[in-house]
Amino acid sequence: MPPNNWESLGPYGNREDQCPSMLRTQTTSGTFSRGHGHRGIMAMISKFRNEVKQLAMQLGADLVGIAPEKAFAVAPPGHRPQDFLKAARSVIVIAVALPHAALESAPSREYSASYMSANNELNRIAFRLAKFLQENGHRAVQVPASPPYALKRMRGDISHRHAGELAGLGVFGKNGLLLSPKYGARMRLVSVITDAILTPDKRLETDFCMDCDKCIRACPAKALKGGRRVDKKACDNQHLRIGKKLDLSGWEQVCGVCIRVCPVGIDAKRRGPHRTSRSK
Ligand code: B12
Ligand code: SF4
Ligand code: SF4
Repeated sequence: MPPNNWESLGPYGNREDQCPSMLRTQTTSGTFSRGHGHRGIMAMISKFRNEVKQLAMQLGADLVGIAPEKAFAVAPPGHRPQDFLKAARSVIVIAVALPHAALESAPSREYSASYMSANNELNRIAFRLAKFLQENGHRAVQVPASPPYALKRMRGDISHRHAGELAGLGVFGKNGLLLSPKYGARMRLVSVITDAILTPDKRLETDFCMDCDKCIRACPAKALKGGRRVDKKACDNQHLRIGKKLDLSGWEQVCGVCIRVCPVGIDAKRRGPHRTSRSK
Protein backbone atom coordinates (compact mmCIF):
# COMPACT_ATOMS: atom_id res chain seq x y z
CA MET A 1 0.00 0.00 0.00
CA PRO A 2 1.65 3.30 -0.98
CA PRO A 3 1.92 5.91 1.78
CA ASN A 4 -0.95 8.24 2.61
CA ASN A 5 -3.51 6.56 0.41
CA TRP A 6 -5.54 5.05 3.19
CA GLU A 7 -8.51 7.22 2.35
CA SER A 8 -8.71 5.56 -1.05
CA LEU A 9 -9.28 2.21 0.68
CA GLY A 10 -12.82 3.06 1.72
CA PRO A 11 -15.57 3.79 2.23
CA TYR A 12 -17.57 0.66 1.56
CA GLY A 13 -20.79 2.47 2.39
CA ASN A 14 -23.69 0.99 4.24
CA ARG A 15 -22.98 -2.69 3.67
CA GLU A 16 -25.20 -5.59 4.52
CA ASP A 17 -22.29 -7.99 4.67
CA GLN A 18 -20.94 -6.78 7.99
CA CYS A 19 -20.91 -9.37 10.69
CA PRO A 20 -19.28 -8.96 14.10
CA SER A 21 -18.22 -12.61 14.17
CA MET A 22 -16.03 -11.89 11.13
CA LEU A 23 -17.33 -15.08 9.48
CA ARG A 24 -18.61 -12.96 6.67
CA THR A 25 -17.27 -9.51 6.17
CA GLN A 26 -15.59 -7.33 3.63
CA THR A 27 -12.11 -5.97 4.13
CA THR A 28 -9.66 -4.32 1.83
CA SER A 29 -8.32 -7.86 1.41
CA GLY A 30 -11.68 -8.88 -0.10
CA THR A 31 -14.95 -10.40 1.01
CA PHE A 32 -14.90 -13.70 2.79
CA SER A 33 -17.56 -15.97 4.14
CA ARG A 34 -18.08 -19.45 5.55
CA GLY A 35 -17.48 -20.79 2.03
CA HIS A 36 -13.77 -19.88 2.32
CA GLY A 37 -13.06 -22.62 4.86
CA HIS A 38 -11.00 -22.28 8.03
CA ARG A 39 -7.64 -21.75 6.33
CA GLY A 40 -9.04 -19.18 3.94
CA ILE A 41 -10.59 -17.23 6.80
CA MET A 42 -7.36 -17.38 8.83
CA ALA A 43 -5.42 -16.08 5.83
CA MET A 44 -7.87 -13.21 5.37
CA ILE A 45 -7.74 -12.33 9.09
CA SER A 46 -3.97 -12.32 8.95
CA LYS A 47 -3.99 -10.15 5.81
CA PHE A 48 -6.37 -7.64 7.35
CA ARG A 49 -4.24 -7.52 10.50
CA ASN A 50 -1.22 -6.67 8.37
CA GLU A 51 -3.17 -3.92 6.63
CA VAL A 52 -4.17 -2.44 10.00
CA LYS A 53 -0.58 -2.50 11.25
CA GLN A 54 0.77 -1.09 8.00
CA LEU A 55 -1.75 1.75 8.10
CA ALA A 56 -0.74 2.61 11.68
CA MET A 57 2.89 2.84 10.58
CA GLN A 58 1.99 4.97 7.56
CA LEU A 59 0.09 7.30 9.87
CA GLY A 60 3.22 7.82 11.95
CA ALA A 61 3.41 5.01 14.51
CA ASP A 62 6.89 3.82 15.47
CA LEU A 63 5.62 0.56 16.94
CA VAL A 64 2.31 -1.25 16.67
CA GLY A 65 1.17 -4.47 18.30
CA ILE A 66 -2.06 -6.38 18.79
CA ALA A 67 -3.34 -7.94 22.00
CA PRO A 68 -6.29 -10.33 22.22
CA GLU A 69 -9.20 -9.04 24.31
CA LYS A 70 -9.15 -12.26 26.35
CA ALA A 71 -5.77 -11.37 27.81
CA PHE A 72 -7.36 -8.46 29.73
CA ALA A 73 -9.44 -10.83 31.89
CA VAL A 74 -6.91 -10.13 34.69
CA ALA A 75 -7.41 -6.35 34.49
CA PRO A 76 -9.59 -4.75 37.19
CA PRO A 77 -13.33 -4.61 36.38
CA GLY A 78 -14.19 -1.36 34.63
CA HIS A 79 -10.77 -1.31 32.95
CA ARG A 80 -11.25 -4.12 30.42
CA PRO A 81 -11.82 -3.58 26.68
CA GLN A 82 -15.36 -5.01 26.83
CA ASP A 83 -16.30 -2.29 29.32
CA PHE A 84 -15.93 0.14 26.40
CA LEU A 85 -16.96 -2.02 23.43
CA LYS A 86 -19.14 -4.99 24.30
CA ALA A 87 -18.09 -7.06 21.29
CA ALA A 88 -14.37 -6.25 21.68
CA ARG A 89 -12.02 -8.95 20.37
CA SER A 90 -8.69 -7.17 19.89
CA VAL A 91 -6.74 -4.18 21.16
CA ILE A 92 -4.33 -2.40 18.83
CA VAL A 93 -1.55 -0.63 20.72
CA ILE A 94 0.51 2.09 19.08
CA ALA A 95 3.70 3.79 20.27
CA VAL A 96 5.42 6.94 19.07
CA ALA A 97 9.01 7.54 20.14
CA LEU A 98 10.00 10.84 21.78
CA PRO A 99 12.68 12.93 20.05
CA HIS A 100 15.89 12.89 22.12
CA ALA A 101 16.95 16.51 22.45
CA ALA A 102 13.82 17.89 24.10
CA LEU A 103 13.62 14.90 26.46
CA GLU A 104 17.20 15.47 27.56
CA SER A 105 16.19 18.80 29.04
CA ALA A 106 13.21 17.36 30.96
CA PRO A 107 11.59 18.85 32.95
CA SER A 108 11.36 21.80 30.60
CA ARG A 109 8.93 23.62 28.35
CA GLU A 110 10.56 21.88 25.34
CA TYR A 111 9.83 18.48 26.84
CA SER A 112 6.25 19.55 27.65
CA ALA A 113 5.78 20.58 24.03
CA SER A 114 7.13 17.24 22.85
CA TYR A 115 4.86 15.41 25.31
CA MET A 116 1.80 17.32 24.05
CA SER A 117 2.74 16.67 20.41
CA ALA A 118 3.18 12.95 21.08
CA ASN A 119 -0.30 12.82 22.62
CA ASN A 120 -1.77 14.67 19.65
CA GLU A 121 -0.02 12.36 17.20
CA LEU A 122 -1.21 9.26 19.03
CA ASN A 123 -4.78 10.47 19.25
CA ARG A 124 -4.76 11.33 15.54
CA ILE A 125 -3.46 7.89 14.58
CA ALA A 126 -5.98 6.15 16.86
CA PHE A 127 -8.84 8.24 15.46
CA ARG A 128 -7.86 7.44 11.86
CA LEU A 129 -7.48 3.74 12.64
CA ALA A 130 -10.90 3.63 14.30
CA LYS A 131 -12.41 5.14 11.15
CA PHE A 132 -10.53 2.71 8.91
CA LEU A 133 -11.83 -0.23 10.95
CA GLN A 134 -15.35 1.17 10.73
CA GLU A 135 -15.06 1.53 6.97
CA ASN A 136 -14.18 -2.14 6.89
CA GLY A 137 -17.30 -3.18 8.76
CA HIS A 138 -16.01 -3.14 12.33
CA ARG A 139 -16.61 -1.18 15.47
CA ALA A 140 -13.66 0.54 17.10
CA VAL A 141 -13.14 2.81 20.10
CA GLN A 142 -10.01 4.84 20.74
CA VAL A 143 -8.73 5.20 24.30
CA PRO A 144 -7.02 8.60 24.64
CA ALA A 145 -3.26 8.79 25.07
CA SER A 146 -3.67 10.86 28.23
CA PRO A 147 -6.68 13.04 29.15
CA PRO A 148 -9.55 12.54 29.45
CA TYR A 149 -9.03 10.06 32.30
CA ALA A 150 -10.44 9.69 35.82
CA LEU A 151 -8.58 12.62 37.34
CA LYS A 152 -9.17 12.09 41.07
CA ARG A 153 -8.37 8.36 40.93
CA MET A 154 -5.56 8.99 38.42
CA ARG A 155 -6.78 6.10 36.33
CA GLY A 156 -7.02 5.64 32.59
CA ASP A 157 -9.96 3.70 31.16
CA ILE A 158 -7.53 1.14 29.79
CA SER A 159 -3.93 0.92 30.96
CA HIS A 160 -1.86 1.48 27.81
CA ARG A 161 1.22 0.09 29.54
CA HIS A 162 -0.48 -3.22 30.28
CA ALA A 163 -2.03 -3.22 26.81
CA GLY A 164 1.41 -2.60 25.28
CA GLU A 165 2.90 -5.42 27.29
CA LEU A 166 0.14 -7.79 26.18
CA ALA A 167 0.66 -6.69 22.56
CA GLY A 168 4.37 -7.51 22.64
CA LEU A 169 5.64 -3.92 22.48
CA GLY A 170 7.73 -4.06 25.63
CA VAL A 171 8.15 -5.05 29.27
CA PHE A 172 7.72 -3.09 32.50
CA GLY A 173 10.76 -1.42 34.02
CA LYS A 174 11.42 -0.42 37.63
CA ASN A 175 10.31 3.07 36.66
CA GLY A 176 6.80 1.64 36.19
CA LEU A 177 6.96 2.43 32.47
CA LEU A 178 6.83 0.18 29.43
CA LEU A 179 10.30 -0.31 27.95
CA SER A 180 10.69 -1.42 24.33
CA PRO A 181 13.86 -3.00 22.94
CA LYS A 182 14.37 -0.09 20.55
CA TYR A 183 13.11 3.02 22.35
CA GLY A 184 13.30 1.98 26.01
CA ALA A 185 10.90 4.19 27.99
CA ARG A 186 11.22 7.02 25.42
CA MET A 187 7.83 6.38 23.87
CA ARG A 188 4.20 7.18 24.48
CA LEU A 189 1.26 4.90 23.86
CA VAL A 190 -2.35 4.75 22.73
CA SER A 191 -4.86 1.91 22.28
CA VAL A 192 -7.75 1.18 19.92
CA ILE A 193 -10.33 -1.41 20.97
CA THR A 194 -12.09 -3.21 18.13
CA ASP A 195 -14.50 -6.08 17.47
CA ALA A 196 -12.26 -7.23 14.60
CA ILE A 197 -10.50 -10.51 15.22
CA LEU A 198 -6.86 -9.71 14.50
CA THR A 199 -4.05 -12.22 14.91
CA PRO A 200 -2.28 -11.14 18.12
CA ASP A 201 1.42 -10.49 18.54
CA LYS A 202 3.53 -12.55 20.91
CA ARG A 203 4.47 -11.07 24.28
CA LEU A 204 8.17 -10.42 24.81
CA GLU A 205 9.84 -12.95 27.04
CA THR A 206 13.07 -11.15 27.97
CA ASP A 207 13.10 -8.73 30.89
CA PHE A 208 15.52 -6.02 29.72
CA CYS A 209 15.20 -3.59 32.65
CA MET A 210 18.84 -3.48 33.75
CA ASP A 211 17.98 -3.03 37.44
CA CYS A 212 20.42 -0.11 37.51
CA ASP A 213 18.09 1.91 39.79
CA LYS A 214 19.01 5.13 37.97
CA CYS A 215 15.30 5.99 37.75
CA ILE A 216 14.79 5.44 41.49
CA ARG A 217 17.80 7.57 42.45
CA ALA A 218 16.98 10.36 40.00
CA CYS A 219 13.29 10.76 40.86
CA PRO A 220 13.06 14.20 42.49
CA ALA A 221 9.88 13.21 44.37
CA LYS A 222 11.13 9.81 45.64
CA ALA A 223 8.00 8.43 43.98
CA LEU A 224 9.58 5.22 42.67
CA LYS A 225 9.45 2.54 45.31
CA GLY A 226 11.17 -0.39 43.59
CA GLY A 227 9.53 -3.13 41.55
CA ARG A 228 7.11 -1.16 39.43
CA ARG A 229 5.54 0.60 42.38
CA VAL A 230 4.89 4.30 41.89
CA ASP A 231 3.60 6.73 44.48
CA LYS A 232 1.17 8.45 42.12
CA LYS A 233 0.43 11.31 44.50
CA ALA A 234 4.11 12.11 45.02
CA CYS A 235 4.68 12.08 41.26
CA ASP A 236 1.65 14.24 40.62
CA ASN A 237 2.75 16.76 43.28
CA GLN A 238 6.10 16.98 41.54
CA HIS A 239 4.24 17.80 38.32
CA LEU A 240 2.47 20.64 40.11
CA ARG A 241 5.79 21.99 41.42
CA ILE A 242 7.22 21.87 37.88
CA GLY A 243 4.13 23.66 36.60
CA LYS A 244 4.70 26.49 39.08
CA LYS A 245 8.41 26.71 38.37
CA LEU A 246 8.06 26.72 34.59
CA ASP A 247 4.80 28.70 34.60
CA LEU A 248 2.82 25.99 32.81
CA SER A 249 -0.89 25.27 32.74
CA GLY A 250 -2.49 21.93 33.75
CA TRP A 251 -1.78 19.18 31.24
CA GLU A 252 1.59 20.55 30.19
CA GLN A 253 3.08 20.01 33.65
CA VAL A 254 5.29 16.96 33.17
CA CYS A 255 8.49 15.76 34.77
CA GLY A 256 9.88 12.89 32.65
CA VAL A 257 13.13 12.41 34.61
CA CYS A 258 12.49 8.64 34.97
CA ILE A 259 12.31 8.42 31.16
CA ARG A 260 15.33 10.62 30.59
CA VAL A 261 17.76 8.67 32.78
CA CYS A 262 16.78 5.15 31.69
CA PRO A 263 19.56 3.59 29.58
CA VAL A 264 17.43 0.85 27.98
CA GLY A 265 16.94 0.75 24.19
CA ILE A 266 19.10 0.48 21.09
CA ASP A 267 18.09 4.02 20.32
CA ALA A 268 19.66 5.26 23.60
CA LYS A 269 23.15 4.76 22.16
CA ARG A 270 22.50 7.51 19.62
CA ARG A 271 21.58 10.00 22.32
CA GLY A 272 24.94 11.04 23.59
CA PRO A 273 25.29 13.27 26.68
CA HIS A 274 22.72 15.91 27.56
CA ARG A 275 23.13 18.57 24.94
CA THR A 276 20.42 21.13 25.37
CA SER A 277 21.01 24.44 27.07
CA ARG A 278 18.64 23.64 29.93
CA SER A 279 20.02 20.15 30.60
CA LYS A 280 20.60 19.20 34.18
C1 B12 B 1 -2.99 8.73 35.42
C2 B12 B 1 -1.65 8.69 34.74
C3 B12 B 1 -0.57 9.22 35.42
C4 B12 B 1 -0.65 9.61 36.89
C5 B12 B 1 -0.50 8.32 37.71
C6 B12 B 1 0.67 7.45 37.24
C7 B12 B 1 0.59 5.97 37.57
N1 B12 B 1 1.74 5.37 37.77
O1 B12 B 1 -0.47 5.34 37.59
C8 B12 B 1 0.54 10.61 36.99
C9 B12 B 1 0.05 12.01 36.68
C10 B12 B 1 1.26 10.63 38.33
C11 B12 B 1 1.40 10.11 35.83
C12 B12 B 1 2.76 10.33 35.74
C13 B12 B 1 3.52 9.89 34.67
N2 B12 B 1 3.11 9.38 33.51
CO1 B12 B 1 1.30 8.83 33.21
N3 B12 B 1 -0.37 8.22 32.79
C14 B12 B 1 -1.49 8.15 33.44
C15 B12 B 1 -2.57 7.48 32.59
C16 B12 B 1 -3.49 8.55 31.99
C17 B12 B 1 -3.35 6.43 33.34
C18 B12 B 1 -2.45 5.47 34.13
C19 B12 B 1 -3.28 4.57 34.94
O2 B12 B 1 -4.35 4.21 34.59
N4 B12 B 1 -2.79 4.25 36.05
C20 B12 B 1 -3.59 3.44 36.91
C21 B12 B 1 -3.29 1.95 36.79
C22 B12 B 1 -2.72 1.27 35.60
O3 B12 B 1 -2.39 1.76 37.78
P1 B12 B 1 -3.00 1.15 39.11
O4 B12 B 1 -4.16 1.88 39.64
O5 B12 B 1 -1.84 1.07 39.99
O6 B12 B 1 -3.54 -0.25 38.56
C23 B12 B 1 -3.02 -1.42 38.98
C24 B12 B 1 -4.03 -2.49 38.74
O7 B12 B 1 -5.26 -1.93 38.50
C25 B12 B 1 -3.47 -3.22 37.58
N5 B12 B 1 -4.01 -3.08 36.25
C26 B12 B 1 -4.64 -2.06 35.66
N6 B12 B 1 -4.92 -2.36 34.38
C27 B12 B 1 -4.44 -3.61 34.15
C28 B12 B 1 -4.44 -4.41 33.02
C29 B12 B 1 -3.83 -5.67 33.06
C30 B12 B 1 -3.83 -6.53 31.83
C31 B12 B 1 -3.23 -6.12 34.26
C32 B12 B 1 -2.53 -7.41 34.33
C33 B12 B 1 -3.25 -5.31 35.40
C34 B12 B 1 -3.86 -4.08 35.33
O8 B12 B 1 -2.13 -2.84 37.46
C35 B12 B 1 -1.82 -1.69 38.15
C36 B12 B 1 -0.54 -1.89 38.91
O9 B12 B 1 -0.70 -2.89 39.86
C37 B12 B 1 -1.72 6.77 31.50
C38 B12 B 1 -2.44 6.60 30.16
C39 B12 B 1 -3.23 5.30 30.17
N7 B12 B 1 -4.49 5.36 29.87
O10 B12 B 1 -2.67 4.25 30.41
C40 B12 B 1 -0.46 7.63 31.44
C41 B12 B 1 0.89 6.93 31.20
C42 B12 B 1 1.01 5.69 32.04
N8 B12 B 1 1.84 7.92 31.67
C43 B12 B 1 2.94 7.92 31.01
C44 B12 B 1 4.08 8.68 31.39
C45 B12 B 1 5.25 8.66 30.43
C46 B12 B 1 4.11 9.37 32.60
C47 B12 B 1 5.24 10.23 33.16
C48 B12 B 1 6.67 9.90 32.81
C49 B12 B 1 4.97 11.74 32.92
C50 B12 B 1 5.64 12.30 31.75
N9 B12 B 1 5.10 12.15 30.59
O11 B12 B 1 6.68 12.90 31.86
C51 B12 B 1 5.00 10.03 34.67
C52 B12 B 1 5.71 8.75 35.13
C53 B12 B 1 5.22 8.16 36.36
C54 B12 B 1 5.63 6.71 36.49
N10 B12 B 1 6.93 6.44 36.61
O12 B12 B 1 4.77 5.84 36.46
C55 B12 B 1 2.87 7.01 29.80
C56 B12 B 1 3.75 5.76 29.94
C57 B12 B 1 4.50 5.43 28.67
C58 B12 B 1 5.41 4.26 28.87
N11 B12 B 1 6.47 4.21 28.10
O13 B12 B 1 5.18 3.41 29.67
C59 B12 B 1 1.34 6.71 29.71
C60 B12 B 1 0.95 5.31 29.22
C61 B12 B 1 0.73 7.80 28.78
C62 B12 B 1 0.94 7.51 27.30
N12 B12 B 1 -0.06 7.81 26.51
O14 B12 B 1 1.96 7.04 26.87
N13 B12 B 1 0.68 9.44 34.92
S1 SF4 C 1 7.83 11.55 36.39
FE1 SF4 C 1 9.36 12.53 37.76
S2 SF4 C 1 8.37 12.58 39.78
FE2 SF4 C 1 7.21 11.12 38.51
S3 SF4 C 1 8.12 9.12 38.94
FE3 SF4 C 1 9.16 9.92 37.13
S4 SF4 C 1 10.96 10.98 37.95
FE4 SF4 C 1 9.57 10.68 39.66
S1 SF4 D 1 16.57 3.26 34.86
FE1 SF4 D 1 17.46 1.24 35.21
S2 SF4 D 1 16.17 0.30 36.83
FE2 SF4 D 1 15.05 2.07 36.02
S3 SF4 D 1 13.72 1.14 34.45
FE3 SF4 D 1 15.57 1.87 33.40
S4 SF4 D 1 16.92 0.08 33.37
FE4 SF4 D 1 15.30 -0.37 34.86
